Amino acid sequence: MDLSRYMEYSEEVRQAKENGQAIVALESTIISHGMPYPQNVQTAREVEDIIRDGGAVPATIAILNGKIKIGLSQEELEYLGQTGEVIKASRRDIPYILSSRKDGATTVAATMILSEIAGIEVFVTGGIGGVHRGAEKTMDISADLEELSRTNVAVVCAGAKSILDIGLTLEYLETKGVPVLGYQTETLPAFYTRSSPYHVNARIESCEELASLLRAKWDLGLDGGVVIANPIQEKDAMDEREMTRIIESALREAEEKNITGKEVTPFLLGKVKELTNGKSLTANIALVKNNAVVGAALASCYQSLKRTHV
Ligand code: PSU
Ligand code: MN
Repeated sequence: MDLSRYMEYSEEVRQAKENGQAIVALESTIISHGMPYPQNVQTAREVEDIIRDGGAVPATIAILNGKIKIGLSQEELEYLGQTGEVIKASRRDIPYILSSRKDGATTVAATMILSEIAGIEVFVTGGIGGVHRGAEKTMDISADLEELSRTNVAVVCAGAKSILDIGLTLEYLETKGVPVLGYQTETLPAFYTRSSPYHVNARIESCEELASLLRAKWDLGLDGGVVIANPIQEKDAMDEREMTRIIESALREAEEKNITGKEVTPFLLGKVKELTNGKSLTANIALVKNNAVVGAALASCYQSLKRTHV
């Protein structure tokens, strides 16, 4: 089906597609709901530049005025970061935002969907959503996990945050057949820290190896995404015990205030930032940039495989 009436590509991304260049998708909820202004917009710009320096073209994805945007201008990034009114958009929200011509900042799930439509296989973010602690009662499981089970996009992230139940998140991904790969690591990184007690499915050393794994998966029709977990650099990592204490206190407050649904993740992120005096934000920015380096390299490797492989 021709979806062109829903879509708008930036000139940079349009040319990249035409020339068969490597492209890396970026989400926008991290801009509107994941970080405060102005660090959000500045980080978004810097991450785009890291991807360009790595030889790929960045495509930040959002819905603006009812149009799916693949690649945003400086003004559009600024708008997303400043206005408080953009809707956090996951899979279920896309149709309404399009039909009502509203603005939506796409989560990991929604960005995967739109990347696949745009023909982009590699997507860089900070952290994916997962199974929340206490999910056996609340049933709070991010739509990101379901999306990973069905949409063919590789997601480079810094693992799962310990605001989530990391063990249950991995169980869910295993059930759904989603490979969880450690980039030069054996344990799943816990976002602010380099490791966790949980093992990844496989340790992968290089982007070439990752690209051929993706190729094999999708050649065989094994639909769905892949989690590529890239640990935060040691110099940017936070103290594990301090983070555990802070996350527990943020979780308690969320429960006391009865925060539910899509507000849970933004609330916890904001609280953690407050309780660490902004240190978690600094770490968050550093790890996204670190992921952009890997994402650009992976997109380039995957693109060369595509060129040589029919
Ligand atoms: N984790 C972060 N920063 C974020 C998010 C997660 O460290 O900004 C965002 C991502 O867009 C992710 C979404 O897809 O939160 C998950 O939200 P939920 O748990 O409501 O599915
Ligand atoms: Mn949720």
